[in-house]
Amino acid sequence: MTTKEFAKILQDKLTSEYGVDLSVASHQQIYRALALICRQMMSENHKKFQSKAIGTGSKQVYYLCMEFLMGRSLKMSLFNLGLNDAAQKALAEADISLDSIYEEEPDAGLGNGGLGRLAACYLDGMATTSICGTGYSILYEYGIFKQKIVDGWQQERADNWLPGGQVWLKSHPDQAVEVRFDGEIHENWDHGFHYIQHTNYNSVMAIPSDMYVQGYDGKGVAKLRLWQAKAPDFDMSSFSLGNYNTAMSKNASAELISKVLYPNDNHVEGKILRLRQQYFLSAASIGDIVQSHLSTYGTLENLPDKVAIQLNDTHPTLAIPEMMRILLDECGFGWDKSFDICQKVFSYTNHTVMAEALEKWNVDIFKMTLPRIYQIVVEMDRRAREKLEAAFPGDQGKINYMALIGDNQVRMANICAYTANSINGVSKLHSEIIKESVFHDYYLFKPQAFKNVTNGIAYRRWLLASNPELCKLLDETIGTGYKHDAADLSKLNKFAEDKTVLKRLNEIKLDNKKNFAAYLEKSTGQVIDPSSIFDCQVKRMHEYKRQHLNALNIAAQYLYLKENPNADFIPKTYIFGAKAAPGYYMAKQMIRMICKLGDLINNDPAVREKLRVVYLEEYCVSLSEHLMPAAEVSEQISLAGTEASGTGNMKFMLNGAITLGTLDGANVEIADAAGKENELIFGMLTPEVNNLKQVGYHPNAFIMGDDVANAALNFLERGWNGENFHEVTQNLRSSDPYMVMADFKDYRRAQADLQRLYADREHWAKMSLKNIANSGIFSADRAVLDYARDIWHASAVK
Ligand code: 4GP
Repeated sequence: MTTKEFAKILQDKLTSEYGVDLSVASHQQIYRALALICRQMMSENHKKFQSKAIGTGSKQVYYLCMEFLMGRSLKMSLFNLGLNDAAQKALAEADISLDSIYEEEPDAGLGNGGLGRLAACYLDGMATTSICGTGYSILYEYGIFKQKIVDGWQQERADNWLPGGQVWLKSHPDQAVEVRFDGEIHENWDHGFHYIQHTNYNSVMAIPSDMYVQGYDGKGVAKLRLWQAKAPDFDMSSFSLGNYNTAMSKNASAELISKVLYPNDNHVEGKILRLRQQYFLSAASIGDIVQSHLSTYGTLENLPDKVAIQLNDTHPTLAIPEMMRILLDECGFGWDKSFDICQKVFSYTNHTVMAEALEKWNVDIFKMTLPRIYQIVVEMDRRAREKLEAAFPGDQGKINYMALIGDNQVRMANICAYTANSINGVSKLHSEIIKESVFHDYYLFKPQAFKNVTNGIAYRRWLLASNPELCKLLDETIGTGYKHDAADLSKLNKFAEDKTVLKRLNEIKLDNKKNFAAYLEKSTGQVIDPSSIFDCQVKRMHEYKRQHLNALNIAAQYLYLKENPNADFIPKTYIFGAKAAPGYYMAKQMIRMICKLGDLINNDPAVREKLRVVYLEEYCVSLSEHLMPAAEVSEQISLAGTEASGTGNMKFMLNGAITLGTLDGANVEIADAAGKENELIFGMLTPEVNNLKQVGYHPNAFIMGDDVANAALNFLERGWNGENFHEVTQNLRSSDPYMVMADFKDYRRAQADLQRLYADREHWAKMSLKNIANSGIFSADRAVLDYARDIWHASAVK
């Protein structure tokens, strides 16, 4: 589209929506007009894409997930529609920068972290590779909370994103699905027919709103269908009787379901409301899938040939018994046939091995909330126990452990593991670990179901749309093929010895650091030095991710620089960004410790030219897009065996940052791809961690005799200015569940290596180049094609 054509479309939209001319339109009006233009085009493209898919009988892939961390949509939509140039020029003619318009958009923060962002990346991947993909989730009125840091303490504010975000959504009340909770179940017979009657239930209407994700430079478009909970009708009879509170509360309790996202990462929230949310998503989505399949094919017999449903973690597990309910109660299929269909249709991805994330529901609560689903799960459990008995005769311990219901709890992971045709982890290491740990018995029972799909990222968002300078260099050296196929980035390997290219890489990084420093100063007032090393740890705050290991080292470096003011030390800026779950006390203490350490260091004239600590408030997708191009060191320092994959590590690598990390999650594959010599690897390996746990871990054994560790711990324990951090340090001294102290010494060694390697600017640039050049396998396109080939058995729409 030419600039002129685009300018006309934009002006028409501004006129029809707001009656204003571009020259006087507000940025908000321009943002909305652009979003409406994109939405309309994507909706038309989606219609065409789907009609082609249906015409060719393509398999539909449904991705069920309680979280889709979409971030902003305008930039990527324009980009993938091929309109960004025209838009930029059309606005430039009116003296408006497109970048400033992007800042008008709120992040759609419908997720916590890795799991939710992955789901969003896979919509992009499916659209780009022309796999027919639909995501299902909840239209949370409030997404992940907005973080404020007040005197070191995290405070949470409601994220009211809809006023600016709604413009991407199109509501379809005509396609609402009724979801029934509570009540009683009666089994009846009528003329020899057995049927189920559900009485005294509470109905909630699931109203869908759709948003679209355009694939890059292709015809594919993915749809994200978000369900909003509404009461079916206002309770007029209570109202008429004067029971205003009853009338209102029925409404409120229905609508509460889609009110707010639970802000936990790698952790379950055992509240009834969460169970209701999970069933609400599952039942609405399965109802919709079945309806749409029936309207195309008129039968469910061929469902497994035409439909694949991916359960993203156990949160949407109830989709399985809900599908059983529809097949049994509404379609009259027999049990075996229904279960066979479910086995063929459902696959499951595990995203964490944290024990506190294993979802189990108290039987009494489950039964009361979902009486029919409970009956179905009970029958599934009975039959599963029979099958397990045949596989492991007499091994009651194993059978009890694998059962779907046990210890008065409904076990979501076992429902998935028992039913799904595929169970996958999200990195090579993690996929091995789940076979040895949580799902070991299921691995013995059905080894062929266990698979790996290493995570991937929608790399264009963090490269093409975030790092234009690097893209320019890539265009000049390797051509533009990498924009379509990330594997093409490997062509950059040829330039590893090219001094001009290496110099350019360093210059580009410096420019990006300056840009980030300017952005930071403008948005927060914090000043950082672009000539210092930007060492970043951005992710959720969690003990297993070990931000306190990083902080402990900063404390040690501070003490060292205080004692050795003239020491040779390349100035360093430590950049943190992380939200803590509101109820996670230790994580909040860790935030406070890092912030206060930052205050101390940044205000100390003796060290602040060499050391800085910045805590980025409200770390989110759009902030990551600003940060990644500027990062030089990517801290991925979880205890080996705890981080399932990580995806931030991939975004950093793509932008040329060196991973300073343990061999955990996808770091293993990152180091394999770029070469270990191009990363800073430290710490215990997973088997060493397991051994240490087995023989009994005592942090003191590592603290004793280590003067640096002792001094850093004492320093934080004593604190300063009337504050101390003894809760964190005591935890490290006594239990240290994630073995920070065991890895501290080797972490310091790696940090010292970093200083040495960074001093050789050309060598560092070469390491950086190797990371960029070998990051192609971490594209979401590749990951989605792996799923399509190995799990969904779906092919691209031609
Ligand atoms: C996360 C994992 O912690 C992370 O390693 C992984 O990259 C991501 O899923 C996507 O697979 N898990 C969660 C969670 O966010 O809540 O379990």
